[in-house]
Amino acid sequence: MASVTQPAATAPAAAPATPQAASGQNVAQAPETTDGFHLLIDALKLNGIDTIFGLPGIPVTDFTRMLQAAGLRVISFRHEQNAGNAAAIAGFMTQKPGICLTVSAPGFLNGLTALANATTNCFPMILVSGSSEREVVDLQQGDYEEMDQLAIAKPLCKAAFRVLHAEDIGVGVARAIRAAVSGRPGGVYLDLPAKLFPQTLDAEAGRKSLIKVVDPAPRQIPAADAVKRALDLLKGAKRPLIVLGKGAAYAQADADIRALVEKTGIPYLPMSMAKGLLPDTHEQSASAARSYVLPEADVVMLIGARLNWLLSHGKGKTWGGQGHKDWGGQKFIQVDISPTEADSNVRIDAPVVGDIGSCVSALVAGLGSGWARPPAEWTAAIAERKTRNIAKMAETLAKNPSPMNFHSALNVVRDIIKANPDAIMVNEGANALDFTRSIVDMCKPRKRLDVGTWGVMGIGMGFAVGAAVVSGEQVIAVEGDSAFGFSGMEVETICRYNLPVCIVIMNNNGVYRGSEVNPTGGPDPSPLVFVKDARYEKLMEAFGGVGVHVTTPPELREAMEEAVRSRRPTLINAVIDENAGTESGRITSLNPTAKKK
Ligand SMILES: Cc1ncc(C[n+]2csc(CCOP(=O)(O)OP(=O)(O)O)c2C)c(N)n1
Ligand SMILES: [Mg+2]
Repeated sequence: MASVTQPAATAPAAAPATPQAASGQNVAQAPETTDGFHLLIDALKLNGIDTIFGLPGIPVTDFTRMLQAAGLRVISFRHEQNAGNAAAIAGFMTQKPGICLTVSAPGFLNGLTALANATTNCFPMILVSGSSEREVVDLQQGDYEEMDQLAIAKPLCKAAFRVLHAEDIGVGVARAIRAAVSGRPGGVYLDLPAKLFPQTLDAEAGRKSLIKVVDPAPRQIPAADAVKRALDLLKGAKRPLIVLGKGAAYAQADADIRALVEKTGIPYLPMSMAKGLLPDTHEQSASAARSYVLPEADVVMLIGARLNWLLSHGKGKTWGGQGHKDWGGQKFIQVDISPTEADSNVRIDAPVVGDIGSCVSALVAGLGSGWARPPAEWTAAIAERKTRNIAKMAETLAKNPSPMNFHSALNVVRDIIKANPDAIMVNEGANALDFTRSIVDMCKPRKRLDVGTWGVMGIGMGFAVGAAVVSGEQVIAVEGDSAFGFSGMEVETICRYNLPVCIVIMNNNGVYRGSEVNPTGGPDPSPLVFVKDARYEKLMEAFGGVGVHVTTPPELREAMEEAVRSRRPTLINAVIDENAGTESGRITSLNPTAKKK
């Protein structure tokens, strides 16, 4: 049995490995010891965790030093929410849980938003937080940063665990990893009370207590009859459509997904973060004819895409229904890791449950050789709309208005991404988000990272840092000026770690538009506007990065090309017409409006 001792003030963190050597005497060998700090590090390393995103303070300050000393990369942020977002996106990109480390109570709460967001988006992430004395917390005696963190985290994540004894660290870390990445991935909370860290333990017992997780995300093979049911339904379709969600992007089953789309010849729509799974310029992409294909399709195969608000819940006018809750008549095939996803909004006629990789490869295998492509009337009708809409867009993009608008600025971003297909696009805002998504083509998988399921502001700099750290690739973050403000202080972090991040702020002086005024005529500005002509680029210069102020597309192009060439931290303040945006971008209709004017 492992012997756990409470720390004595004088206890060394770890006894010298060879006491004889230390003393030069031939004394009896004292048992080697380890402690909570080192067991945690060993448990993380054993499971291939090499990067920690976090923010130091009591009780984890020394832990951050030791992590770095042990060879892990520790990326230290200015606010925990951004560290959490970095961890979450690292999880999405790598299929390994991203780790965020925070201090008790307020630090924990700051990280919690990112944990909840990760869970909602199915990103594997572990929020590891120090916490204060259990005895004091439970009696509510007012400890330093007292909070019942485990109870608070539980409803906001997939699983939450606390480790009280050093001998249980191995199990705690293993459970957290499995919970984060297996089945539908998500956020996990791991609570580590301050007292755990210095607890000592016999080193051999400590080593034996660690667990290297075997097969953390086991494949889940779909049932053969479910695959057949789905293919039979698809085969009978006159106007089939495939919708790819970010679950499909996460799966890293890119070749099979492409094979499924190309072998069936079925038009597909990528959801925002599934853009690039097949290049957006692919002839089967129906993105430019979205409002035509959704109501017209008769059989829709969802792959790692949920029928939530982003797909109008699978019903209503978007899908050809009469009223806003009416079924449009489509039959749905849903390929998803979670069996309870089916029927969440409308009837699913053919659920295929399993991991996306296994499901898609089973579907491809089931196609056989004689699969008939969809009727030509369907693909031709889509192609016609696409051609028309793409031509219309090209016309808009070619305009060169002064001041610059979203289109003329994003036309430049589009070219830069086209010339640098490995660059990772981070994107948030309202108009700055919606226009970028529709204008900037992605041609490789998992290169577009954005506001996700919640449409949350504040992911920008956390995602940018996380993506740059785990990939080493150039990051281009297209940010609304409001969106940027949520995580803007991390430009210091970007400079400190010298990351190849180029931030482009679409600066229209406000939330949606910068032109609003206070209707009372009073001295306060409208709640939707900011300081006019704010010089965001100086923020980057303050920390040694490159700041550029641009007002025309050629200036923007030059600044972006230089950023990509130099890989230096760069912030480009792109001045956009303050009248160019619309309320909430594309989702104006979701705003409740007052009956009484
Ligand atoms: C955490 C959070 N707070 C508030 C919002 C509401 N919201 C949606 S978009 C947005 C900002 C839009 O302005 P900006 O980023 O400047 O984009 P623009 O439309 O001006 O291009 C806000 C505050 C949100 N989505 N998330
Ligand atoms: Mg704005």
